[in-house]
Amino acid sequence: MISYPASREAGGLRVGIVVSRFNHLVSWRLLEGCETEFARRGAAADDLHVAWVPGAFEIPLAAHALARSGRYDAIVTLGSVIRGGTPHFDFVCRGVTDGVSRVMIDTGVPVAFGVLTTDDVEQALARAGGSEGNKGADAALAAIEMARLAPRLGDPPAAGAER
Ligand code: INI
Repeated sequence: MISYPASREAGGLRVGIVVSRFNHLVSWRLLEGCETEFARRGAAADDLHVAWVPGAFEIPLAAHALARSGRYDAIVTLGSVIRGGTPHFDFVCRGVTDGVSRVMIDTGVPVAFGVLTTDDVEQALARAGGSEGNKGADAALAAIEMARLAPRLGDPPAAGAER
């Protein structure tokens, strides 16, 4: 079996980060987790460019513009959609999930999905640096791994390459 090499080393990567201002306390914590993970993996602070948008529904448009700019090896999307009493939750969730996957497929630029979809704010905070970890950090890791892997998938893996 021959594997494509996997890497979680972020040195030199340029990353666009789109963050929703809605539920901003959760967003700030996700962003903090994300930036800390990139720094821990060797990314330079000046290579991380953050775009704030009003809500999760606006994330795909900003992610699309950043991905198409050609300036970034990967995009990270962060935010939280918290269930209320109306179907609005479902529409925003569908918009952001479908939109973000479309950006990734249409542009070929990896887009990590760090948008929480939870029943209440407690569940969101638990996943933004609380008892369930920080999904912003997880999204940073996914972005790094995909930014390293995606450019190599056009060529066959080299036999004897590192794993
Ligand atoms: N946007 C969010 O990011 N999270 C939410 O929980 C949320 N709720 O619950 O309504 C939300 N709504 C705003 C939406 O994303 C758009 O910004 C708005 O509809 C304007 O286009």
